[in-house]
Amino acid sequence: MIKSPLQIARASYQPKLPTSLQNVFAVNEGKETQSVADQAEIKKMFPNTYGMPLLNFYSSSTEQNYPAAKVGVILSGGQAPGGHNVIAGIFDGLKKLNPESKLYGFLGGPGGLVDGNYMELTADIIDEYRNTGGFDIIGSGRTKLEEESQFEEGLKHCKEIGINALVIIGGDDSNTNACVLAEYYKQKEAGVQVIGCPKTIDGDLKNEMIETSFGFDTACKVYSELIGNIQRDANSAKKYWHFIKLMGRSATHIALECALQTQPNITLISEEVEEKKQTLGQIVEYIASVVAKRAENGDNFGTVLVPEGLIEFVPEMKILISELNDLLAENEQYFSSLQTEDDKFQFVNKNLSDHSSKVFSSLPYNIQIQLLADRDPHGNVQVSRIETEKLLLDMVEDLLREWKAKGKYNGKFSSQTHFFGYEGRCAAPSNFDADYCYALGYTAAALICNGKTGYMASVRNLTASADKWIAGGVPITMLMNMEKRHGKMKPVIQKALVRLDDKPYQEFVSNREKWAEKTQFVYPGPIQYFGPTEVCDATTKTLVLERN
Ligand code: FBP
Repeated sequence: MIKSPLQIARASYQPKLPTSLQNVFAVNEGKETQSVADQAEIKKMFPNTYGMPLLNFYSSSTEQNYPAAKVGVILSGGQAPGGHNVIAGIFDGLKKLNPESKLYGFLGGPGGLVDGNYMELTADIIDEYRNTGGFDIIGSGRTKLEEESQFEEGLKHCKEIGINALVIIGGDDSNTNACVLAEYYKQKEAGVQVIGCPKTIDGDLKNEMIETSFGFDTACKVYSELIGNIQRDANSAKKYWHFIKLMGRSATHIALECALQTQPNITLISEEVEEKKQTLGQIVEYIASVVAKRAENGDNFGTVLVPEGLIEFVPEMKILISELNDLLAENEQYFSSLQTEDDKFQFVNKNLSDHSSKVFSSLPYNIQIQLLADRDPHGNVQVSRIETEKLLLDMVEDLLREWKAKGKYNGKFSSQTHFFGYEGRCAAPSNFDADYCYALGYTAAALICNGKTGYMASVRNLTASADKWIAGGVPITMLMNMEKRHGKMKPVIQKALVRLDDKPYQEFVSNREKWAEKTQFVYPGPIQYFGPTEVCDATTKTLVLERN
């Protein structure tokens, strides 16, 4: 691999570890735990892994002998900066506890376990990837591990290689599946432990015990740099409104964090739209009114942040999308046999409820096509492929034209659209993500060597310096509740949406009007890997506001 000068310099960065993991350590077991809700049902479904205690590692003076382990690691779902450091942390942790231990990577995501595609990860390979972005060391994939036949195939391959533990690095769904797998192998006494690691740029896998998912920090910093650059351009030329869609499949954490970092004129918060039951028309009117207000001051430019998941939070669109998801799932074969767009529109319009059919017909042609595109493996519409920013822009333009004709608006409106998502998912991890990921991987190795299964690696107290971080394990069952999926109640890890009573949102709301009318842009600049700690080691505003 040819490396840039920055990559060469960055390769020698030694991620920081909590003091408790730096030398000899032992594990402290807390009290029994409960799931966040639906305790009786979850307990019944996970009789072998329910109620396990919280774990914390602490420095100890008593050396322990750990048997050699053979561990398989899987990267699951969308890329997130720092994944390579999780793997480096697992590797270093395993080797520290027993130099005879070995690490294997299953290739291309969970499918690699089922199909038996793997490679041994040796020191030379690991060294090539330290502190780099991407998941390319072993690749990732979105195969869902949920069928017993997959668990059995996976077990067969583990037995062939001699693997006694798996680490699944993924988001809420992948960790839910890790928990089901852990329970299955434990109940069978299969001799394979399963540990999860919290990953997703979306930032929606978090709770009391998991303060943030890795990758969120770096991705938000990359997007904020880009938004800042655009804002500086906008404030220089003073001629464009920029509509910027930001990734985040469901929750608005990314857009909210970027708003706190860059102070754009408008940021839409999906969770607020849902709470206030705002229609598409009302959202458009809000944007247009800010455009008009700024035009009165001669400011015919600005920025609008649009969260990727917005479309599914607008009540009328939510109903439409849910009807479409069901319709397409129930008629998969027939629908894919339809040759023309017209045939598809006719079929859909005939089978939707009257109201949804009207909503569907009112949408621009491109959006209709995007709403009918392939679903993801969970049967959901792929919001990253829906051009919500363009939809809103077109509607705002129409409304401003109407207002102009009525003499209600007299500005100039020129615009540009952007979508930031893939630009940030494989960026070189910030110091925070490099350290956090390495500590998570090291913690996963420590949990394995202590014989644990059904736990997620947890590193807490993240707003303190890394030496004060608390490393341990949280039983995955503790994070679960029952939710309806595909018409059936299932045990799942609760997805963390933006909470309207929480500080990050409150901070945004207290500034929203000011940022809308005036130009108070902030230009954060690029992530810094070398330099003063207050520049290089700072984490997200979201984490700081939530924790302090
Ligand atoms: P994960 O939840 O798997 O981490 O992925 C999140 C995400 O990056 C979303 O923000 C985005 O909607 C989606 O992945 C895009 O998926 P794909 O990579 O399949 O296009």
